[in-house]
Amino acid sequence: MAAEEPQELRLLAIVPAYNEEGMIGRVVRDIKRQAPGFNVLVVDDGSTDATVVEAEDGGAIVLRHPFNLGIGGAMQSGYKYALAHGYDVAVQVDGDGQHKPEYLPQMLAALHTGDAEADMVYGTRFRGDPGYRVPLGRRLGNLIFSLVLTAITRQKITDPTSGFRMVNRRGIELFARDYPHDYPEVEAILMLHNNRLRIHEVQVRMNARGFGRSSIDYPRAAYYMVKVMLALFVGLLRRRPDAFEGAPPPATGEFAAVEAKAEGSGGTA
Ligand SMILES: Nc1nc2c(ncn2[C@@H]2O[C@H](COP(=O)(O)OP(=O)(O)OP(=O)(O)O)[C@@H](O)[C@H]2O)c(=O)[nH]1
Ligand SMILES: [Mg+2]
Repeated sequence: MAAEEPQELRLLAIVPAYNEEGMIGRVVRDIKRQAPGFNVLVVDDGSTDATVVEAEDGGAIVLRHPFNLGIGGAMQSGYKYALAHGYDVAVQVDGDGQHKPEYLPQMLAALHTGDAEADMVYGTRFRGDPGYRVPLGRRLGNLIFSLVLTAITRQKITDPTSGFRMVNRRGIELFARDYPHDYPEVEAILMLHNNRLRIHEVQVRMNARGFGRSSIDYPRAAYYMVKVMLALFVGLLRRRPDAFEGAPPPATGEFAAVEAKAEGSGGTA
């Protein structure tokens, strides 16, 4: 058999969006300009404003939830789409403009090169200047999860609540099959570890949320801490296989509804 030709990777940016009008169009255009190899999929999570129209105007493929599922559900839809459409790499870029697409090439390089080879590369705010003033409560919560996950994974996890993360095909398969709901970022790191996928951090700066509403207000922050801490301890009890166990193939026709729309309307690759 002839040696395998290196193939061009299929790259997808998944942009979860819930009522992000006024920002989402800019986010889509920024990704296309700064990382032109990526197709852009906006997962509209039941928005009641002009998010869908603005995302389409920006040139994104748009997947719509008929009602709000939360960020975890939005991301899992994105990963299922990536799996069904044969993408090799998927990256989460939040629809509120906090994640800077200028880092995508660097993250992609870290996913594939030399000693940094990883299944998931994520952008951490806490290895240097975060780029904006991270609220104290958020820093503290982050520090607690950072200590717990660093102890569990035995590698430094400095920003476990960062949603700015890129996965390879193994990560796509894992997250398409199962993705945590309700503040999923921290739990997703434990899932990666439990499934023996390799994690790598790159230092990034982020933007403060411009406008729109954050999902984490003070009462919810307390719920966040308790819920995620419990989930971590339950996650620790789960079986840890010796090697990565891949996902079954996606059900055919799962994305038939969006497929017609995706053809021609989206992306660059
Ligand atoms: N708030 C919220 N965001 C959602 C939902 N579904 C998808 N998203 C998107 O998920 C992304 C992250 O949500 P944020 O509320 O910004 O969460 P965060 O970045 O951890 O919190 P902040 O630092 O306060 O912005 C944004 O792009 C949202 O538009 C949902 O049900 N609620
Ligand atoms: Mg945000």
